[in-house]
Amino acid sequence: MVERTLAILKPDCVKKNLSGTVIARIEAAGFRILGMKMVKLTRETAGGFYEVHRERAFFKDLVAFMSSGKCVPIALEKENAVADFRKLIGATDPAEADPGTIRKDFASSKGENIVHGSDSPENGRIEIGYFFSEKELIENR
Ligand code: 3AN
Repeated sequence: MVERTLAILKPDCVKKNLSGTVIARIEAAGFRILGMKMVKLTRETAGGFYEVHRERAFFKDLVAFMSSGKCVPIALEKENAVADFRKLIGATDPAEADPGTIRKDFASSKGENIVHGSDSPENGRIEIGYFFSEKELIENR
């Protein structure tokens, strides 16, 4: 089934000048880009995005990191997009990520792990809506 998923190139990705490299991998893996923008999140916006993690010990650090520099949210579409994107990026902890994945190759820690990927088709739609209006999502099939 064709699904949508949200990728976010995190501040470490942008700061390391890896945006183009990571986008090239995403495109090479067959994802279609429906929308893309560069944003600097406030603490409030970052906290809202990661609301489900509010009670976790790492929440404060996560919000500080995600608002520490520019991010690039990217709305993606593809058959089986959610699972295929998580496979492409690898495990949350780069030390546990499979060889050849984006996090294995570029991430430095569980917190600073280069890229976000939605964890279900439902969350993919919700998360895309957090950054994009419907008219900003243009199909390019
Ligand atoms: P994923 O992004 O792989 O789906 P989640 O949803 O478990 O991972 O966590 C959301 C984000 O919170 C991760 N991308 C990571 O940046 C951060 N995070 C998760 N676990 C930790 C941790 N133990 N320490 C620091 N940051 C974490």
